[in-house]
Amino acid sequence: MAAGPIIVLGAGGHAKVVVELLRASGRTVAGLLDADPTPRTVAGAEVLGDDLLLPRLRAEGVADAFVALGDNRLRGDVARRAAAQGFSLVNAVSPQAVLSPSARLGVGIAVMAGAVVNAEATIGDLAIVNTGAVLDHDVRIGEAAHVAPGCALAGAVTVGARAFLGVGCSVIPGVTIGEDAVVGAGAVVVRDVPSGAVAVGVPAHRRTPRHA
Ligand code: JB2
Repeated sequence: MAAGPIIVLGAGGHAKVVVELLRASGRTVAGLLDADPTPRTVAGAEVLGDDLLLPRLRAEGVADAFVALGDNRLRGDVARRAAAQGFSLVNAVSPQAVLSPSARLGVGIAVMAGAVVNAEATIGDLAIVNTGAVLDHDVRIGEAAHVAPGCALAGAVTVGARAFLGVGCSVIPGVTIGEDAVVGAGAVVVRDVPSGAVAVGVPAHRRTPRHA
């Protein structure tokens, strides 16, 4: 039986990429829901309204959803609401990504073109592995984390839930990046980053909060 249409939540930059990925994988996009319900098209898909339309769409037989919101915490919250309303969270994986057969994938994940996911890596639910990111063997990406374009994570790196790794960062083998941590663009991470910390630079160091 052919897979049914997917409702995409979000209509910004991330949704634009996701709609193209889903179509490249042969899926049909039913439309988009956005906090701004102004009728418009994004990547050729129509914005149908806001999230209040979910129950009606479910009643009409739309069963699959993808939450295309780049904000890590919001993505998790909206995904939980959609799942509670009976939607299955599908994956958006580019046919141009390279995934090891031994990689373990959660649900609701996005893996963009050019990403490489090596042996026994794990990608948690709702995570984003963005364009050209490399996850070497045994890397673990936590729920709703985001590895931005061009990041390189060496073997057995662990990334906590909702952590954000900025564009082009590198992480040496075995390092743990805590939940809700942020790694700045281009940083080279050579030691663990605690939960909630911000690490920047080469080699990466914790940015000390500025006080007024
Ligand atoms: O609760 C919500 C909600 N809150 C904000 N539900 C739904 N369905 N939509 C919501 N939004 C909408 O998310 C906003 O109205 C807005 O249209 C959209 C966010 O769009 P934006 O382009 O600002 O960000 P994004 O999340 O699509 O993309 C970010 O993350 C990506 C991973 C950007 O930083 C991108 O550059 C990045 N590639």
